[in-house]
Amino acid sequence: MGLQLLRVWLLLFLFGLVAIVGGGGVNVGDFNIWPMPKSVTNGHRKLYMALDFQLITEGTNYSDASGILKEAFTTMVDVVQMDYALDANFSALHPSVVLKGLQVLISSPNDQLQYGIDESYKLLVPSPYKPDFAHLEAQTVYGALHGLQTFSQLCHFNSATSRIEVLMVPWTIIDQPRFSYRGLLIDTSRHYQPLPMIKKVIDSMVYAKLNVLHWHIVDTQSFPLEIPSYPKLWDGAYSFSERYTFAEAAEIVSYAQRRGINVLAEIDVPGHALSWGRGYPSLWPSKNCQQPLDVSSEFTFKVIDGILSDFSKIFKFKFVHLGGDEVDTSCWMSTPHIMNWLRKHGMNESEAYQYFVLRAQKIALSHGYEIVNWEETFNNFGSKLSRKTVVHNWLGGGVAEKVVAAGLRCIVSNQDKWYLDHLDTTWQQFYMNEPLTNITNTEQQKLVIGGEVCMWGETVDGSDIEQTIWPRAAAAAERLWTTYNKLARDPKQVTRRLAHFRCLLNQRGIAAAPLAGPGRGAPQE
Ligand code: CP6
Repeated sequence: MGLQLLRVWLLLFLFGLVAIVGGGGVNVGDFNIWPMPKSVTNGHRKLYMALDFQLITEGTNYSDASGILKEAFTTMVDVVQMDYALDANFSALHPSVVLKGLQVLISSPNDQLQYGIDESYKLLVPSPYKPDFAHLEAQTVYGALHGLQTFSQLCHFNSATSRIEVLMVPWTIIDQPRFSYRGLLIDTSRHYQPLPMIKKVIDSMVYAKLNVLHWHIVDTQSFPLEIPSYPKLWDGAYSFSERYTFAEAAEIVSYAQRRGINVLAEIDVPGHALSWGRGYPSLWPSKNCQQPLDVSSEFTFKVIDGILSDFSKIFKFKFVHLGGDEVDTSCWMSTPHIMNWLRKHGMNESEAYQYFVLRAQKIALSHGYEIVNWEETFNNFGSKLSRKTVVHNWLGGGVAEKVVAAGLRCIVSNQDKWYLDHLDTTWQQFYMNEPLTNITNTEQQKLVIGGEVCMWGETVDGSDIEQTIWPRAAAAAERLWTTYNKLARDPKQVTRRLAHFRCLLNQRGIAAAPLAGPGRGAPQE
């Protein structure tokens, strides 16, 4: 009896010590989750993550036949435990401070990834004495994946003890994204990006809860993708080794999908397509005037149809991006056979631009896609666009409010705020870009489906793309994920949490730059 009592007191004393060491001097709310969840409550105790941390899925409607959950769980545990956490002396820990695993409950049996699916989750991590399992509940497996990421950010590797600590327990986290489209553009035309680098970019997006990889595959400079219907198109690649086979593109889509990320494929027509003509020169207005694509030729639209037909076999996102920006029609106006065609059809150059974009839209619709187009299409002939168009802003602010007033959907990428190739745009400017600026009507607000940061490829390749994307993309990611709450907007909190997230990316092998890195604005106070 006496011994038991002594044990209880000893335990209480030890837990008190743990609480002081684990949480001493830390205010409630001083945690480092990025992006900030919608609602968080936490304590100040500490648990240890079992080395054989287990996934429990009993009683769940979701079978995980695809293995998506299991794979994400294993990857998450590996990322958190790192290889060197292996010699921790776990037997010395009292079972009441060891978290044995995570029980996951998913309501929907369906794991088809698509735009607008439910990404919400609820995460409960218990306190010492009742710690066996943490609990994660989600409607879909993709919500559960977000919950796994959040869980990973509650864990901390203590190098002195070689143990993984779960800090500031107990946790109750209820979370869901503010916007359903949270994108990052990569551009594989200006510089080729090797397949492993694209996968690494996808991995890093997962950490920040971004969910759309906008793949600007081809542009004027190169055509790196195999198109089975028109096998000479990738003659426009920089070299044989700087190409993606059709199977590799499918592999990227599947790699992204298994991580909750949709791939938005783009062909930017008619203006940014010069490289198409290397394999098929008749797509050019003439040998010495090579873009935009020849609007007068049926072959042009046959090729677009072939590309989109091939796309529909692998790019399963409900949207395809058809570009439509920066169309300089002077080649059309200086090419005799195109001039004749325009005259015959009673079109001027801007009508021909409209004709081109609308015809490409019809082809995309015939393959089951809804469409994204750059904002010039809206600015020039918005009322003619298919109602299934999402207008992609990039030319400064102000267009989103007009797009939604016209009843169309909008993605925000304002080049003054969210262009990663603008090295002098600071992370604070990324953070402060508010997609709903000047949009107060709630029905219109819903038409802003989200936003996207753009990593144009003129000045980046595999050597520097990661540190150019991160940490600034993370600032936008929180703007897109987190519904306004006090903690997510307090400047000191935000700076501390983002600095921590940046270090976390480094630990996980992502070369995220310092918050005040070179060319990224003045040092922060
Ligand atoms: N390529 C394509 C680009 C850009 C656009 N489209 C671009 C324009 C201006 C800046 C950055 C990028 N490089 N196809 C515009 C959407 Cl500052």
